[in-house]
Amino acid sequence: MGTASQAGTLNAKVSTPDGKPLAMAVVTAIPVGAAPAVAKPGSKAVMVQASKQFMPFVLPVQMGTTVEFPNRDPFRHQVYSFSPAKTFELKLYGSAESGTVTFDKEGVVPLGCNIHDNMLAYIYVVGTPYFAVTADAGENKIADLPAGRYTVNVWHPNQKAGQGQAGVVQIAASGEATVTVQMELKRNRGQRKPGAVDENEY
Ligand SMILES: [Cu+2]
Repeated sequence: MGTASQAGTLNAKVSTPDGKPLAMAVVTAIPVGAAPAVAKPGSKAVMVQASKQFMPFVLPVQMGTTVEFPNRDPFRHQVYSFSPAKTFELKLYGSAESGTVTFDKEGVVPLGCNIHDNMLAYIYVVGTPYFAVTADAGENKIADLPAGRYTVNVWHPNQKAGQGQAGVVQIAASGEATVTVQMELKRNRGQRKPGAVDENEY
C-alpha cells in the first residue's frame, strides 16, 4: 500500500550562468524508462486574461489537461496559438466568459491575443505528472515522487537551444535530492505591459 513514506522530494535551483535566480523555469522529472504519461481524466488548469495580461506567464500542464481561459476584463480578448503542439483560436469573447482547450501533445504552446499584441504567455505541455515552476528565488520542489530514478529537465521560454538537461537523479523513499541548473538565456523578455503596442480598449 502506498504511503507518504514511500515518496521523496526533488529540490530544484535554477539560475543564469552569472548566478541570478531564474523564475518561470519549468522543472520536470520523468521516470527513467517510462513512456509519456497522460493526465488523469478531468484534469484542469486555468490561464486568466486580466488587465490585458495573461496570468500566469508560464503554465505547465500534463498532456490531456483541459485549460480554461476565463476573461476577467470588461472588454474582449481572442486567444490563439500557431504552435505545432496545439494550433487553436478561441472565439472572441467578453467579460466573465471562458473558453477551453485540451492539450494532448507534448511541447511549447506560445499564446497570443488577436486584439492586444502585447499579450504573451506560454503553456508547456509535458508527459509526466511531476513538474514545478520556479518562483522568484529560482527555486521550487517536486514533492511526492515515488522512489526511483528520474530524468530531470528544465525549460524556460527564453532559453538558448541545448539548455536544460539536469541529468538523472535518484530519489529514495522519503529522501530528498537537489538539482542545481544554470540556464543561459538568449534574451530576457517577459510579457509587455498594456499600452506598449495599442492604446485602445475594445
Ligand atoms: Cu486581448
